Amino acid sequence: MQNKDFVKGVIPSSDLNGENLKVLIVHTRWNSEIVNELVKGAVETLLSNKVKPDNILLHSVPGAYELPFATKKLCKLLKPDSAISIGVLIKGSTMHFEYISEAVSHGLMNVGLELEIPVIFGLLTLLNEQQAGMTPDGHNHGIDWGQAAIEMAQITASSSKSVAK
Ligand code: RBF
Repeated sequence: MQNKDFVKGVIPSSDLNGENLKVLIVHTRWNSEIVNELVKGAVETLLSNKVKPDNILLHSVPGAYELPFATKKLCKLLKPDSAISIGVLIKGSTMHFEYISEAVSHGLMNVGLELEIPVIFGLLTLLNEQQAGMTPDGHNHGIDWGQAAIEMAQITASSSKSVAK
């Protein structure tokens, strides 16, 4: 029986090949127990799709609010083929959840559009910890984000090739 309190993953593209790709992962240290599992899921997925270990660039920031700035700076500096920004916001009794989730969603979208580097939205916005799905019958969303990072980098690479033709 699957835990119905979390969102299931996407269907991956059938021709993922990360052989020549460089992927940046920026993750928070807030909610690190869940975040570390998500990062692990993403990294394992990148490796199993042939991304070389040296081409997976890992950086951490304090919390989710810092993700857009750090993702932008590091994208400009390291020029990855795609980036995954990973964090977990858990709703508390203040308005922080609403402000931070809104700011980070828009911030990350802007980074990708401005720099034309695909930025994968790896922010879980949870009403409680259980929704992270980190149970034996749960789903690690980091796997989806790893797959999305490769697929989006491949789209970028193939579209730039066809423009160059
Ligand atoms: N950062 C997260 O990544 N996840 C959270 O759930 C989270 N909750 C916060 C709740 C409060 C009340 C505050 C003050 C900060 C929270 N942050 C959280 C940290 C935030 O993203 C950021 O790192 C700090 O506000 C410093 O800019």
